[in-house]
Amino acid sequence: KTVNLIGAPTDVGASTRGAGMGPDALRVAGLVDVLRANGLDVVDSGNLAGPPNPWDTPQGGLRHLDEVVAWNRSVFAAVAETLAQQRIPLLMGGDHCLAIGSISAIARHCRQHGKLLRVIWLDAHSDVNTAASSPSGNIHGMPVASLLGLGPPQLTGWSGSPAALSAADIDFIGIRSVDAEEKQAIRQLGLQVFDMRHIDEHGMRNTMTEALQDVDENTHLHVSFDLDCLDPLDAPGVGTGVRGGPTYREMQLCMEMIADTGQLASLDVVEINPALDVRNRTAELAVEFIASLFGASTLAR
Ligand code: DIR
Ligand code: MN
Ligand code: MN
Ligand code: MN
Repeated sequence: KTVNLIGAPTDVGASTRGAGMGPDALRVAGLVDVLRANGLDVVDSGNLAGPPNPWDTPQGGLRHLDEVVAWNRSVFAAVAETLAQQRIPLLMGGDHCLAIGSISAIARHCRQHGKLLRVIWLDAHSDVNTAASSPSGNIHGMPVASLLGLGPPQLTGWSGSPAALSAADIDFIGIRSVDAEEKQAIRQLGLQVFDMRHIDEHGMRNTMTEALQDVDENTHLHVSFDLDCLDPLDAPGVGTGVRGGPTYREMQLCMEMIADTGQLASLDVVEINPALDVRNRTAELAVEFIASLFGASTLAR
């Protein structure tokens, strides 16, 4: 298997600057070598280009919509090309708005190839805001809504159908910060949110068993990994940290159980903010978890 690293160095979807340095932080943390050590071929395609961050206020409830569209177009094209080459796209963000382009390309690919797409969303936040509900106007809080067809017209329909995903295609892990109107949306849409209380009560093992229960040989499993899913004590280099995340061991088990399905086919790694980090700790932690996602194990192999 060949993994294609795609860097998207932007923070246009966020309100804290710095996530644009995420791709190089992952490279410096040794991502390429770690993937190779786990038996994968790796191509680093370098960084995509896109508009600078204009640092504007939101217009109509959306901050930097044009720039977010431009970056996502590039991401969409790069991910689509990678999948056409039968490689595994690993999108290095950048902020989480980039999941719109990434997952739209994956959804189109799955539709064309008769694969069933399942998304595991690892995050402290549910990212299901719209322009109307968002308290911030930051589009990194809106990718799930956009992928469900509830975003602005400029950011929806890219997969070739009005919604790239339906609610049943996505499972959320580690959630502990949901805005008031997002709570309603989660209930109305029937989204499967395994929040921190669920993990506290049932443990990561049962949680992931449930989240992965209908993954089979025909599944394209995508992981969208927002590093703020982790506790900020472990991962300080994020713009919107929320305390009370899964422990290091819980997150390792989560990654290992995803790896065990054998169906991981694409990955977003987003929201690493080196400007807020401590000696690149967050990117190094991300690399450890990515290794587990791709099958690293203490005793096997
Ligand atoms: C908040 C924060 N729910 C918002 N979202 C973040 O602005 O929509 N997502 N940080 O990752
Ligand atoms: Mn988040
Ligand atoms: Mn489910
Ligand atoms: Mn997120």
